[in-house]
Amino acid sequence: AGIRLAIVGATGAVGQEMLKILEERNFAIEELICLADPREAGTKLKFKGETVTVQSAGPEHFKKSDVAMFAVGTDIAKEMAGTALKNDCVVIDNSYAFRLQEDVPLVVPEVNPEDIDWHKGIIANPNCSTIIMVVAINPIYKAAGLKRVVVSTYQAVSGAGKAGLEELEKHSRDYLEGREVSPEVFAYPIAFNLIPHIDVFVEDDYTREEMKMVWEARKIMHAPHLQISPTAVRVPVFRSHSESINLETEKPITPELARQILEKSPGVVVQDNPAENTYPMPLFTAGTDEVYVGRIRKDISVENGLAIWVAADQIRKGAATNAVQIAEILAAKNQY
Ligand code: 2RA
Repeated sequence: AGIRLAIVGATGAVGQEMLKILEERNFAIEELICLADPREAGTKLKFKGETVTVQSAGPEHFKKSDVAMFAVGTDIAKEMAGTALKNDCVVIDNSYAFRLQEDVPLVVPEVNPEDIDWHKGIIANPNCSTIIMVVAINPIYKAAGLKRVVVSTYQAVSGAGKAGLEELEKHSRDYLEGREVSPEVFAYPIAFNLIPHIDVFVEDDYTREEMKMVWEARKIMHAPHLQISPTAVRVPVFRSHSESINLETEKPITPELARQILEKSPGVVVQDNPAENTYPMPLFTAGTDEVYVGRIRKDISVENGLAIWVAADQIRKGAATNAVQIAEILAAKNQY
């Protein structure tokens, strides 16, 4: 038993992680089809001890699949989703292509799993920095309401894929060995630097990465008027995004109560004990599937204020694991 599953973009950072997580979680698969662009066709991948040969994605593959997990860019996702739908294959898309479309649920299983019920063939996986934020703030929103959110992100270079990882390593060596550092993936040298610019600049001089957090969180949390002001920063960290989040709640909530609520929240691990220097750090959240929350304290600058620090593996929970959790719900409820 199991479903016939296609992974489009199987050779990319997120696609590879999807395979790894499907295997770890023993996802029931009747047939696995790994697809990528023609240049990658023929690549051999390992899955549950078997070798799977990557094929160049075509309509015939979607005809043979119940669900396709897309780990590709927005343009390719737009191109391929139509073919998949025509062949009755449900799409879980990790790109930005369909996230804000009315008839496409945007889902974080710990927050709004019920939205999967009304999918019309496509389910969108949110942006990694959005997933990490909403898993942490939704429990507070449910308990005390939210008037305002101010969030600064500290985003790992692997958010820009393998090339981002390679650039951090190269820039670090070049810098330490006194060589000229020439940026290709990022706008400036990333070693020993912080770049407050991810994606492109849009209205009000915010970046699209920042506005994704606003638009997507409102849809996922069913909070269309939630006021959020993000600052998205690229930092010289290989893996895991971190976020400093200030919350102004509607009702008073103490840090102690917030901590208790978060400790009982799905997908959250509280690491919060200043007396023992205990708090989340990207070096230690890499490779895990939870969202780690610490530094839970009053925001002393405002009434009903709370400040928290969050970190999570943005390739796993921020993308691949979230998508696999959606596939698990689809399979369990036969909604494909
Ligand atoms: C980044 N969130 O970190 C974006 C895309 N993964 O670059």
